[in-house]
Amino acid sequence: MTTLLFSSKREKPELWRGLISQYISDLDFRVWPTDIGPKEEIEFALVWRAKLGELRTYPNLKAIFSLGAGVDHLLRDPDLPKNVPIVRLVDPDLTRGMTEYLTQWALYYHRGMHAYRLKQLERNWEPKHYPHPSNRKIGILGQGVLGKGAAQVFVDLGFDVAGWSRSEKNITGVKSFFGNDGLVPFLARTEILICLLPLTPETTGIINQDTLAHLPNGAFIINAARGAHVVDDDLLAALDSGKIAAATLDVFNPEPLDKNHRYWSHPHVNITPHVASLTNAPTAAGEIAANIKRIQSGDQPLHIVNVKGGY
Ligand code: NDP
Ligand code: OXD
Repeated sequence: MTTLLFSSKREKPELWRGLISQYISDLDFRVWPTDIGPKEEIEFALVWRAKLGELRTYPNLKAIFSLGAGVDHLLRDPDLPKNVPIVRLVDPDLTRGMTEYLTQWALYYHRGMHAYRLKQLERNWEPKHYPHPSNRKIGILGQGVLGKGAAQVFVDLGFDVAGWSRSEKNITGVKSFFGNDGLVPFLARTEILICLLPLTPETTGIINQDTLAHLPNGAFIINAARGAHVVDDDLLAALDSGKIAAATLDVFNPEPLDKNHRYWSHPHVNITPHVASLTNAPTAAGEIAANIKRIQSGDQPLHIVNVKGGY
């Protein structure tokens, strides 16, 4: 028997029960909080924003799987069990969704659509030339699974692409900036800034007055990572002054975004409700089931989180 606890308010347990049991025939699927059964029977947990302190109450857990790529929802738990591997979601379909979202918004800004939208409100017919993609500098904070996936597509579209990460990268067509020393030169060249960092103590508030000041005037920002990467008052001030021409924000701190927040009505802010890339249950279930089988065969699961590093 493979006993798995499912805990998520955003995903439908019945859907996941059906999908995972297609791969694991002896699946015993339990649902938090109504159908947990004896806690000592639970071997695997599949969670999104589990109740704080809950996971440490299962003494025989072999792995905790995140229902999303980000694991900040798990690592915020001060009582997270210490010797149980935390496994993040890596699914080519999640990368595809993120790349779609980022390509669409980057092209929107690159082709001047934000300005045309505002001109339309004034009934103003004013065609403008735009730079060749080779003269448009896109910079991606984070060169992990999602950052690399998007960078590759921007390279294929002919953009001048750079990435910033902790360690140096060698990705064809992508200029690598890394570490604290690499951040300022990376920002100084970036006209469309995309955030795809994990939320950790080092990356919290990374889009702030100081970092924004290093971007070229009139830069665009797309934040598809976590709301707490942005110091909201600093971004609003930069948008008000025109330093930043426009921002697309998919993530907020907290979510949902407060109805009275200034972002909602700001003419240079485009909001989406944390949908940049939604977990696609049919493909993600296959990835998670394969990882469970790996553990059952005595192997390490893929994509274990470095808890100390925070991602
Ligand atoms: P990865 O763990 O694969 O990549 C993280 C990247 O960030 C790595 O390149 C890493 O550098 C870099 N990084 C981490 N800390 C630092 C630091 N202090 N300084 C410089 N670089 C750093 O993550 P994913 O690409 O899979 O996902 C990224 C994030 O996207 C998730 O954590 C999640 O928050 C968000 N997300 C948002 C979604 C949405 O719908 N809005 C959907 C899915 C994910 P290095 O390579 O050197 O280790
Ligand atoms: C994720 C997310 O991390 O949905 O996958 O934000």
